[in-house]
Amino acid sequence: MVKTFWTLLVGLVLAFGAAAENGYRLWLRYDKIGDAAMLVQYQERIQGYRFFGESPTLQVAKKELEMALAGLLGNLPSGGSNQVIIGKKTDLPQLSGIAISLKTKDLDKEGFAIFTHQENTIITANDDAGVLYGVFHFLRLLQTQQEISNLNILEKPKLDRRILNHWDNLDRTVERGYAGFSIWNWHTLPEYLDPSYTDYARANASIGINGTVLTNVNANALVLRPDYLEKVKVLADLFRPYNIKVYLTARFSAPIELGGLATADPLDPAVQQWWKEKADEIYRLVPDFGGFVVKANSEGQPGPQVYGRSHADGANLLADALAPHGGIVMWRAFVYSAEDATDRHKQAYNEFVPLDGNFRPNVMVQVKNGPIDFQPREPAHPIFGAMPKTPLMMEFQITQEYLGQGTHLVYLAPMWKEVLDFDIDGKGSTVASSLLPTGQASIPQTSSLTGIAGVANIGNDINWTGYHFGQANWYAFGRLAWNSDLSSEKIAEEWLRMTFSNKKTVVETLKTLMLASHETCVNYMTPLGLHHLMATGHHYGPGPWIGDLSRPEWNPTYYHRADEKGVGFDRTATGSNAISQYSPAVQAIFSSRQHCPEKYLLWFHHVGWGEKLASGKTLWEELCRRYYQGATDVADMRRSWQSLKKEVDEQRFQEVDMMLQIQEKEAKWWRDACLTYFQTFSKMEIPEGFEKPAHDLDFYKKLDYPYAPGH
Ligand code: GCW
Repeated sequence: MVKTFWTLLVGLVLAFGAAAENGYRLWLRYDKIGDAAMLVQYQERIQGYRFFGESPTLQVAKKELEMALAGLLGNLPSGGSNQVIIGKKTDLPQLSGIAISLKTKDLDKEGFAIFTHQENTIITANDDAGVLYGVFHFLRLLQTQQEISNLNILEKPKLDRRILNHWDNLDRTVERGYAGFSIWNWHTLPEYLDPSYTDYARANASIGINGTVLTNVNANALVLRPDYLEKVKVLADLFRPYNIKVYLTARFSAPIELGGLATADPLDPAVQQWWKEKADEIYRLVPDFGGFVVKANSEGQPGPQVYGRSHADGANLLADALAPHGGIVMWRAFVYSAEDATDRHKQAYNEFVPLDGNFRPNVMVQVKNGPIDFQPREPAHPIFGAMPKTPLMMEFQITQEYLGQGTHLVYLAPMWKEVLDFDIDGKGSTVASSLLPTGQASIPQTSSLTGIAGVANIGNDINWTGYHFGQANWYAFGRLAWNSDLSSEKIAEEWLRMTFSNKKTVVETLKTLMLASHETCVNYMTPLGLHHLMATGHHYGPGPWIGDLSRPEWNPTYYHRADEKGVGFDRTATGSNAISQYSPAVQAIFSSRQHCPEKYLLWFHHVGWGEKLASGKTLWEELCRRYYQGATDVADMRRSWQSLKKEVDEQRFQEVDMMLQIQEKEAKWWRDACLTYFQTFSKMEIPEGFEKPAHDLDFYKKLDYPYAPGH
């Protein structure tokens, strides 16, 4: 049997103890269960296992189960009477067929049932994919040390397409990637299959991710060239058993660049023919190819508007080429134009909402969670709920472009939940529900076009995400994509138990730390609804003073609008009126100075420095309080982490501690740079009791990070 790097690594770890605690194993750590009573209970329950069925998917499920049980239980069980019985329901005929049919009735293609049946544990599903997900779920129960003697679990995903978007370039640089280079080594493909490709697939399957877009939305047409498609094919072959489909980004001008045509006009028959032939070629190699993601007429990318055509014309061109093969188009709504003086907040809505109903049935419009650009906090994008005839797909950013990148511990589930749970009509219809067919009155309920995308934070660093805690965001994205009703707390707890320890002190301390970390980051970067204060290019540190870039909406000064009177972007009727894009109920809340939640205050209102906020403090005082709170909380995070020194392996303990040291330093940098800058407008002192900024504004302005990663 060919051993993957992974199994070798497990072997090494088992042989030499926890020597290689470098994070490579992610949350799929199968070390022997430390709690003796628990171990006995599991050994009693799992005296053997039987797989029914031989498909490639069941084979990988079996391999995973065997590896996991051997590790968790100390050795692979065999022969006892209490069995784990695994297979598709049609392959388990000797068991009570009726009971199983009942259980699996509504599970569709990817759901699974796990239940206790006469001392046996049955893991079953309608399809192979469900069985695979069931196995991973069962392993998660063991890894997190749950009771398994009386199981009755039915699970199925809410959204059909749960996809990672890699912003990976063919030269292996990664746009906004902070964990080294791309994991796709295009140069050595198709022959050389790095073992990490398999481990990537395992990790994704374990959390239900079923699609991967291999390439950057700032696309390179080369990936559609025959030699690159051969490389894509082998990755698709490798991922298929894990129920992962491959998708690519399509550069709109590819017919010119690759096909030698004079135009890429979507209404030109030669262009249409070119895409049709290209799609046919792809499907000959990858019969289950998922489809294309397209960024068009945005930030310099080519698109249909070059030819006076609409986004719908462009999307439909590709949709028609893919339709005969069952492929889809995910057309991004992230557009804003340098020529358009309208508030950037409004531009995507203005362009896309009028096109509702004009897209082919196999097109989804992929919308970022908020209207600007993955800021530490944004209100929900007003497009959600506003295009009832078009399947909308959520786009989150897992990579922390604007949240401290690869060095700040920021657990993103609470931020994503805030948007998913946002009430878009004041009647309880949430953003999450607007992604479902039931939330879109005019779409057939049977439509399988539901989905969610996350911009990956994965690179070729040994621990995958550059920072151990970055793994939690990959994990949380998958879990929320599967079920957005899961709480941030539950997801954090699962991840911690699998990744660090089942010990109560570790779980509780780190859960508290993780759950507060997003608010902490917002406080030291962009409190009270401030946004886009980041420096130019790399978006790493603070640059609120920047105001001289050629495009107005690239400048932080465009967003905060600080002046002698106050700070904040008036988006009410007296300002840009972006608020009008929300439902009347939401408008009523956001437009009112009293009712607008303080977390969005300066997003929607220009507020005077001396105005009183709910706390009774003036805006200036409250701004200072939040910035200082953020920095203090990071210092506390580090202290909490250090309290666990004895509970965490040396390597990961040190690595996280060093990262927290960076975050502590940088939280102060953010605080001091922003406050010394805003002070030039407020002309008010930092309130008594707060340490004074270490340097003057000039010092912060001169800091320069030409090689910050992820440009
Ligand atoms: O967040 C911004 C990034 C760009 C990115 C763009 C997009 C891929 O700064 O790097 O380009 O959004 O989402 O298209």
